[in-house]
Order: sequence, then structure tokens, then C-alpha cells
Amino acid sequence: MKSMLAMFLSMLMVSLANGGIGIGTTGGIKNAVNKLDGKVEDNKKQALDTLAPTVPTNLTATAAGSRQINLSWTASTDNGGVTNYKIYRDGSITPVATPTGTTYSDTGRTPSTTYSYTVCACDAAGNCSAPSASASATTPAADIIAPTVPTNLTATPVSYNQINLSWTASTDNVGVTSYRVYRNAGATPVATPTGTTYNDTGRTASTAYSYTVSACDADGNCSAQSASVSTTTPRQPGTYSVFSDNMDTFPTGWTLNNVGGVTPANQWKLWTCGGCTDGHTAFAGENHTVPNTYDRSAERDISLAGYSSASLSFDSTFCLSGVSLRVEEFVGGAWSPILTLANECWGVDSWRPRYTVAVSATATKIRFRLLGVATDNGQAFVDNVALAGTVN
Ligand SMILES: [Ca+2]
Ligand SMILES: [Ca+2]
Ligand SMILES: [Ca+2]
Repeated sequence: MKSMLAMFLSMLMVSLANGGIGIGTTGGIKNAVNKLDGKVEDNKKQALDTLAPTVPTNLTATAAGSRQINLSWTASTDNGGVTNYKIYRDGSITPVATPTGTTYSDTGRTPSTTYSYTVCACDAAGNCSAPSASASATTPAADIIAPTVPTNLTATPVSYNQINLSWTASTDNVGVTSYRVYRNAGATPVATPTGTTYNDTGRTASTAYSYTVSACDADGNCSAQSASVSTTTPRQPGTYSVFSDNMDTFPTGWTLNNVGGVTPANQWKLWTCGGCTDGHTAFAGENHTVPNTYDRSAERDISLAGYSSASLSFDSTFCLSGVSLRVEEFVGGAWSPILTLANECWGVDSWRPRYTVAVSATATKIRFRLLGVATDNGQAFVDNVALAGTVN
């Protein structure tokens, strides 16, 4: 009550200084008293909790390098709940920290020094337990020796937007505490994992990345960066064009193989038919004597690296009795057919339905091949050849 009276007098003095007591001031005094009543009520509520939390137990102190000591303890209990702890170092009057959890890292210590700690638990009403039993630890001498350089760094794309790294652990005179992962020769590490792996997520598809890793100890000594490794993320899942050729400038990109000894000018040529909207590519020449043994092909190198499957599509028509048109792929050092079309004389202006045939993702070449003994003087055509690769 003495405190209330003092506050009341103080407010009255302020009121007088501002122009004397008036009707309005009476209302102000009433409000002030109401507020004081409320504060008293709050104090009464808090005063109801007079029970302090239990004393924290199992306090341990462990040096983590020459300048840090880690503390942990068993949680206290309280009738209303523990709100925080108070950490005391070497008998300090004021706490050095008031963590809410049951661990604390006391950094900035001095090497080769012993520190002792106690911890007490407090509740919302300000009741604090007695201090725990003390625990002490001695920081080791300053470490000036850096860990060894990490070795065997590997970078493996596991999806179009993630690269997983791993390396062989470094050693240190005291202990390796973390690694620093650098991407694309950046000045700042992108991660500081404690283990010997790191999954670099959020990367961009079809993009090259390089990495280095260094090892650090608790005193901040870090090794030189490891040898750099590079890798490229795959494409996003989907189907992509590997090449698409309207054959109008045939044989650009293709290698022609002719067996059978026909007149070169008539072996392969660009054939533009009257009434066609697109130039046909002639695979077989005219004006040869019959019967004529055919084994001729148009092949090209392909690269399906990064694709899980591929398909080749093309238009064709031919009228060449006794000869078949084969599509072949080169896998594992050998050619093998993936489609064989028998002669069907659809006519120069009558195209077959477009063909689509699967190509092995390990194929390094494809070719169109005419094989057989021609018994007439016709032609064969292939046009609009497209190879598509699919990424799963
Ligand atoms: Ca309490
Ligand atoms: Ca060291
Ligand atoms: Ca064409």
C-alpha cells in the first residue's frame, strides 16, 4: 500500500505541474487507481506460484576445442513449467546465459584453462531453483595444426537438380569438427557438414558444377581445399530432340556406304519429285542393270548419353523389288536391325505411314540400309528423320 500511495502522489504532482486539478484530472486519478488494482491482481496471481523448479541434475561440461565448452543437463520440473535456465561460470553473480533448452555452448574461452559451471532452473513467476552441482572442464592448449586435406571427393548427380558429394575423412591432431563445401570455386562455403557427405540440392538441370572440400578443427584451423571434381546435372525428365533432319541437303551428317558397284551418280541423291511438298532423299539410284546386288547404307553417329530411351521416326517409301529397307543400330561394336521393311511399291508420291522405332540408349550409330538383289530399276526414299531421347 505504501508503494501505491507513493505512485498516487507522484501522479498528482505531475498533474499539478501540468495545470492544476480539474474535473478531467479526477477521471485520470480514477484510471490510474484502476491500473494499479490490475497490477496488484497480476502480482497476486504470480505470487500464487511460490514453488521453484527442481534443481537441474547431471550437469556435464565438455571442452570442444581450446575455446569452447559444451554444457548439458537433465531438465528440471516445475508445478507451472520451467521457462528457462541460468548458467553461472566460475561463481559469477549474474548468469552468463539464460537458455530455454538443456544445452549451452560457452564460446570465447581461453586455451589451457579450467572453467566450472552451475545451472539453476526458473519458472514464469521468477522462482529459481538452487544451483546444480558444479561441473568443470579444462580447455586444451591452443590447436594450431590444420586437418589433412580431404581426399577421394566424388560428385554424383542423383537427379536433374541434386548432386551428392562424398569424400574420405581427414585427420587432425585434435579432431576434425566440420568440413567446408565449396561450389564452383566460390569464396564462401555452401555448406559446413560434420560428416563426409553432402547432398547439394536445388541445382539446375543440364548444368556443370565443380566442388572442393576442406576440413576444419574446433580451433578454426582449416586444411587447403581438396582437388576439384566436376559433374553435370542431367536434363529434366522429358523427351528431347537428339537430331531432326529434313534430308533436303542430304547427305550432310551422314556417311554413305556403297557395296554393289553401281554408278556413283546414281547411288544416292536428293530427289525432288513433282507434286511433293518436300524433297525426298533417294537411297537407291536408277539406271543400274538388273539383277543388282544391294548392300548400301547411310549412317550417322549419335550420342544418347543421359537418355534412358530413344526412338527414331521417319517417312519412307520405296519401289525396288527384291530389296528390303532396314533400320539398324550400332551397339556394343556390332550392327543389329531394329526394323526391316519389305518392298512395297507405294509410289514416289505415296508415303507410308510414318514409322517410329525404339533405339537402344547405348547405341552410338544408326543407319538405313538397303539389302538384297534388285530385280527392277526402282528407287527407295527416306525423309524427315528424327531421333528423340527420353529422360525418365
Ligand atoms: Ca513454479
Ligand atoms: Ca588441429
Ligand atoms: Ca525432305
